[in-house]
Amino acid sequence: MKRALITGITGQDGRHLAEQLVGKGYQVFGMVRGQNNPKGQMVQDENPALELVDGDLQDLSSLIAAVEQVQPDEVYNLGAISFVQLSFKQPELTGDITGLGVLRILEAVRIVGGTVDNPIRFYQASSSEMFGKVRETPQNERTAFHPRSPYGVAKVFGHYMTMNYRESYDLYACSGILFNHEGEKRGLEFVTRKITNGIARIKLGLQDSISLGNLESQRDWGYAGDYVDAMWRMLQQDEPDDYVVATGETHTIREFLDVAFALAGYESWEPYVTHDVRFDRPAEVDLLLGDATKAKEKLGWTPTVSFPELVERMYLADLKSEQSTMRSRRR
Ligand code: GDR
Repeated sequence: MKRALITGITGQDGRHLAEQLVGKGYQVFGMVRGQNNPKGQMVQDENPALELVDGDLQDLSSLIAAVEQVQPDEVYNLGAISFVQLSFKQPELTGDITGLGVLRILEAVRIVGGTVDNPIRFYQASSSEMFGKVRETPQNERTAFHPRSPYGVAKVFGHYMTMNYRESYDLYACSGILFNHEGEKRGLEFVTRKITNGIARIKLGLQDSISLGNLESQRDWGYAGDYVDAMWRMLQQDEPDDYVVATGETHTIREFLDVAFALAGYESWEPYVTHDVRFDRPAEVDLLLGDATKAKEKLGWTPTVSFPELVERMYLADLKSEQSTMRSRRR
C-alpha cells in the first residue's frame, strides 16, 4: 500500500486529492496545524479513511517529525496562504508560509529521505500567478515569470527551490504550474464560488446583490478534480519534471457572470452586481491562458469538464446546499 502525505489537506485541492488517492488504494495522511483544528474534523468526517498528522509549514522540526512518522512514498505540498488578495495585506506571513514553507518541507523530505530503492517523491503546487504580467500568450513551462502579488512572488521562490533541490540533491521533485481550478469545494472568497453562491442566494431571496472588484481580468478556469489527477500523474513518471496544467481557454469575469446568471434563469446580471473597490487589487494579473501540451503528451492528461459544465455544477451545488441550509433552519 503506497503512503501519501498531503499538506493543505483542508483546502479544495487537498480534499479532492485525498479522495482520489484513497480510491487508488493509498493510505493517505493529511497534515493539519494547531490543536483541535475544526477544519481537520471536517475533512476527517468527509473522508473517514484519511489520517491526520500534526505539522506546521512555519516549523521545520514539526515537518521532519511528520515525514518521519508517515514514511511517505509521496509528499504533496498544497499548503499555502492561497488567496491572492490576502497576500497584499499579509505579505510577510505569505512569504513565510507560501514561500519559505516550501523550503522547509523540501528540507524535511531531504533529511528523512526514504530508502535508496524508494526515495520520497515530492510535488510542489506552483501557480499560474507566477506569470503575472505575462510575457507571452499562451503561457508554457518556458515562459518567464513576472509575479504581481506577494503570493506570486512567494510561489516563484517555492518553484525555484523545488528545481534547486531536484538539481542539487537528485530529489524526485516536480512542480505543477496549475492555472485556476474551481469546483463545488472552492472557498467562498474566490471569485467563481462567490458568484455561484451569490446567485443561488439571490435566487432563494437570501441576498440582493454580489459585490465584486475588477470584471475585466481573464482566467483559464478548469475543474479541480481534473487538476489533482495531473498532480498524481507527475509523480508516476520515470523522471521528475515541471508541467503547466490548464484548459487552453480563457474567459473574463464578465463571461463567467453571463453564463452563471443565464443558467439561473436571469436575462441580465447587471442589476445584481455592484462594484466594491475593496475587491480591487493593488496590482492585477490581467490575462492567463495556459498551454498544457507537455502535460497532454507526457502525462496523457486532458481536462474533462468544459467551462459551461464547470459553472453549472458549481451553481447547482450551491443552490442545493443553500436550500438544505434553509430547510434545516426552518425545522
Ligand atoms: P486568483 O483567483 O487571484 O486568480 O488566484 P480569484 O478567484 O481570487 O480572482 C480571480 C480574478 O477575479 C477578480 N475579482 C475578484 N476576485 C475575488 N476573489 N473576489 C472578488 O470579489 C473579485 N472581483 C473580481 C480578481 O481581481 C482576479 O483578477 C487563484 C488562487 O486559487 C491562487 O491560489 C491560485 O494560485 C491561482 O488562482 C491560480
